[in-house]
Amino acid sequence: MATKENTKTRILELKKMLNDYSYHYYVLDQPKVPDAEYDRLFRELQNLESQYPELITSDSPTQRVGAAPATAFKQVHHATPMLSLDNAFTEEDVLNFNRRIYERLELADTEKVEYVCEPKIDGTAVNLVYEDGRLTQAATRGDGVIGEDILQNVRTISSVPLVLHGGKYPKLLEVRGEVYMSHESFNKLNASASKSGGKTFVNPRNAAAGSLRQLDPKITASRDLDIFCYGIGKLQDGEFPKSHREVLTKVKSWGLKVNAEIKVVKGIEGCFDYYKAIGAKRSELPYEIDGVVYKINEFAQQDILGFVARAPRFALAHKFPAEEELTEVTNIDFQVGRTGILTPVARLKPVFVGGATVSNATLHNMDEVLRKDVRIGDTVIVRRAGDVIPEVVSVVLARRTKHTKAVVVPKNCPVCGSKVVKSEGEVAIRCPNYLGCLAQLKESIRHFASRGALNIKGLGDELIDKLVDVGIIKNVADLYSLSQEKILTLERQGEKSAQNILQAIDKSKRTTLAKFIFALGIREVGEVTAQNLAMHFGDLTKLMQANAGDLEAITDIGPRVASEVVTFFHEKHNRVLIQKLLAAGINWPKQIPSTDKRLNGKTFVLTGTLIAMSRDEAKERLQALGAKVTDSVSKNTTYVVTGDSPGSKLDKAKKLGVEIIDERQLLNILQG
Ligand code: 5U1
Repeated sequence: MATKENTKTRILELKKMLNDYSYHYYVLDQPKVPDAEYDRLFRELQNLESQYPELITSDSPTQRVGAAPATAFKQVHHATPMLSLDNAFTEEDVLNFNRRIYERLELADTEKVEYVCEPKIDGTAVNLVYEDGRLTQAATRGDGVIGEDILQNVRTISSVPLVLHGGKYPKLLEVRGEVYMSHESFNKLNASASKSGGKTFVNPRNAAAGSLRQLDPKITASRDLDIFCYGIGKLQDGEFPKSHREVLTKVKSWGLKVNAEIKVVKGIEGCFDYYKAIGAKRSELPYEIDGVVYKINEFAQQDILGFVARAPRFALAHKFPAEEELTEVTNIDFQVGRTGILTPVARLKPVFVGGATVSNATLHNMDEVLRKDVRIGDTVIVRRAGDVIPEVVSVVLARRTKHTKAVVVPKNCPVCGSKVVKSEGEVAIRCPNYLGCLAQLKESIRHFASRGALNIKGLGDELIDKLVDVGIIKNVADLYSLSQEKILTLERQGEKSAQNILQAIDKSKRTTLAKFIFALGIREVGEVTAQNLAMHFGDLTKLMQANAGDLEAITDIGPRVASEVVTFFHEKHNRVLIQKLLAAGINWPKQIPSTDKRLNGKTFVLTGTLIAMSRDEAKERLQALGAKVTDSVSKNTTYVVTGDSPGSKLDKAKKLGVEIIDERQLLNILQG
């Protein structure tokens, strides 16, 4: 029988181990033990604490979610004010900021001041107070002087240490950071809220702020929040660091989470380089950022610069172009796609968003229009992130007038006039005139010429529209009987560009079986399926003769895809078209169906630049051996292959404990 003294010792041991494992998992993204081991120790601690409740301490990992729901948030006075940042939207704003710094610090142009560059996390600012190393207070920013006490909620965030690490911490410490919700957690939260008819959040920032301001800490605990710390406020009985870089190192050493993308650079040129690099990486980061922050590194220089009102002169937020903006829906049209699907598109009052002027945004399908209740005349939030097609996020109902008009679902194709159809179980409506609808023809030519298909450079949207509208091209095979004379009959076509297009068309004749299959535009057959089909059959005729059973025997091909493939090759006009394309000279190297399937069941994710081959090539070779190659890392990923400058997929792999291999190991696998 364990004595109370023994139990006390074991509890201390368990708390130490669990805190350490938790730190490795949540802060360092490097799990030390499997989840099951953590859970086992956690249960053991819970068990012992239930036998001896008097041994429970507030810093126990079992006590993160313990407090009863509050009735209101108390006010908290920050020991030092929480500042805000001046924003810069243009390079000129940033150059002015830098010039003012040089003037005040009396620096020569040749001197390069040191800046610390950080991603600007789109979350909600918090102030954490540690007394004698223990988390005793956590508050929102509020007005910068007085915030709200959200300690019980912050305690539920696993990456926030309840006790500082390392022993050498000040008696009192204020730490500043941003609480955020990752894209993954945000999407999960919204998906489950939609399913249960609950409230969804418009973006991760609102989700983080809303989750922190819950009166019941149990709700916060269920929201998977995280934190990045970026500074300190008051520090009592301890040496104050001399630079911002030193602050970050110290904060990290105390077990708090600091963003891994932070960099110290020289001069404003270094800041611009950082802005570009992070901007390029932005869509790959697992969390939302809305810009970058530049801070003078040396505190001696920061002190000289001082503050204006609530913002320091030594720091600046260089914002990315906003990814969401408000605008008005002027109309809702229906666009006909390659496979005849009619997609509702919102025509918008032009608005500058995500770095471009947007005047159209997809509404996906009628179910979505109805779910979001978008009407003509509504004010809407439009989102354009990276190269993703702009979309309508939601309607600002508060601005709806009585003049808005609901969308009328068309009964006829807006391009060819055919009666539209809606198949059972499908959300979409379609134009069934596959052979005669010019919209479908134009889209199938765009698809045929696209990069993943036959890659005909220079055959742009405008030219395709003209070629189809004047009747020079009636199907994709007609591309191969185009001549310079025909192109020159079109408006604004010069000889040189006509020659270039003809050359690109000629070049496209040499392709691969997989690209050809993809180019045909068979419904449900994307690049990966086309690759699988090519690899399996190795020959077009065999594929054309395959029945549903033959197709379903292939990895990842289900009844739906199989049925689309069979139907496609069954239709005479498709077979005629294929004959015409082959007669025009389209050819590919003979493909030997791969029998070596030793990577069957293995899933690879590639990140970073490879040296010996392109990522596309690596993907094809892995797929040829039966492996699956996907874009995102999950628990089901077998290997993450890292090339030069790997992206956030590497971080995710570490977090999930997925095996990480380099290019040399990949080559070994490929060579067996
Ligand atoms: N990354 C980061 N965000 N952020 C916000 N650093 C940072 N620093 C801030 C704020 C308000 O303020 C300090 C410069 C005082």
